[in-house]
Amino acid sequence: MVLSKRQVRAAAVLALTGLLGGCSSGGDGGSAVPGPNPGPGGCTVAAGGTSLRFPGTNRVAPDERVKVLIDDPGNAAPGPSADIGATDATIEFWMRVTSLNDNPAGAIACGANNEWVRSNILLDRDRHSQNLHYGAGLANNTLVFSVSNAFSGVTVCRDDGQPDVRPGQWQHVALQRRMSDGHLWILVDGQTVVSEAGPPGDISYPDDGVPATGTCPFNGGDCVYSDPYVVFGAEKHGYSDISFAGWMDEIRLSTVLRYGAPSEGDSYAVPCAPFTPDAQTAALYHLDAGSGTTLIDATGQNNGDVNPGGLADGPQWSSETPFN
Ligand SMILES: [Ca+2]
Ligand SMILES: [Ca+2]
Ligand SMILES: [Ca+2]
Repeated sequence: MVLSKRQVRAAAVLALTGLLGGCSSGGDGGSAVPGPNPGPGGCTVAAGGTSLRFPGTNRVAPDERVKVLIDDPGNAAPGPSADIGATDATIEFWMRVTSLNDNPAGAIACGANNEWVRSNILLDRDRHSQNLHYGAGLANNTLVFSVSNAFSGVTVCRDDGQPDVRPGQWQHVALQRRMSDGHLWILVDGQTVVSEAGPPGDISYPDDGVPATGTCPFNGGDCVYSDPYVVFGAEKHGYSDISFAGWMDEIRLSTVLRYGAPSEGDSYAVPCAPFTPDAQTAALYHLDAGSGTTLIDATGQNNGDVNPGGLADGPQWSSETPFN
């Protein structure tokens, strides 16, 4: 059974309440390069640019989100390249938060569930009350990554419960999924913190998918404006108090396992420069526009929308970047 966010939220009251790594200029990682985390200024490439800062308040969709359309509900044609999940996949980005109080979602019990919907959501490719989804967020400042195929959902996080967040530091995060057997990985700041089984098979957005109706909290209950999207930096449907507060930059979706198939504890080389599109790049957002509301995909295939607004009038463009 796949629980919707509403079902999970109704089931219980929300409990609100230094890693190792190396640095590589190539950006594709894979090799073990132990050493101190580079952190701000640790990268040798001065790239400048901008990032987006998300407020985490998020009460009225589509404000305070970044949205990329991945299916046209009006036809059964395949979605654009950002509609990943039919192959191996890597979703990666840089994030930064200012304190451990910024994202108040409490710890969740990872396992065969969809408990990720209680996290402060960084990535949301959910479908309201329907399966075939994935997403990620922070729960008790620990990264959680969840996938549902047609039959079951799994949420994974590190076993020791230690926080992944290091306040004030830009942090590299990579979420990987192997399509054939569903295996899931979470990599952060040069270390593989999760390598666990997950549900197998194609989890891309169904080409004939029908967005839920009557259940989304805004837009008159119509999920047409939220289901067929991948959303960054916030919960997608408009539920409040479960969105990410902090910066994101350099978001890349890939159709391969960029960092191989590591075991928990294995190190990897943290990318040290902005990525360059290649044949395995499904979408790449440098977030360097610095103004405006167009989310520019460096592959030219999946431009999206930056939707400032809401209580905090976010997200806002920021000169803070991982490569300063
Ligand atoms: Ca469609
Ligand atoms: Ca599709
Ligand atoms: Ca940037």
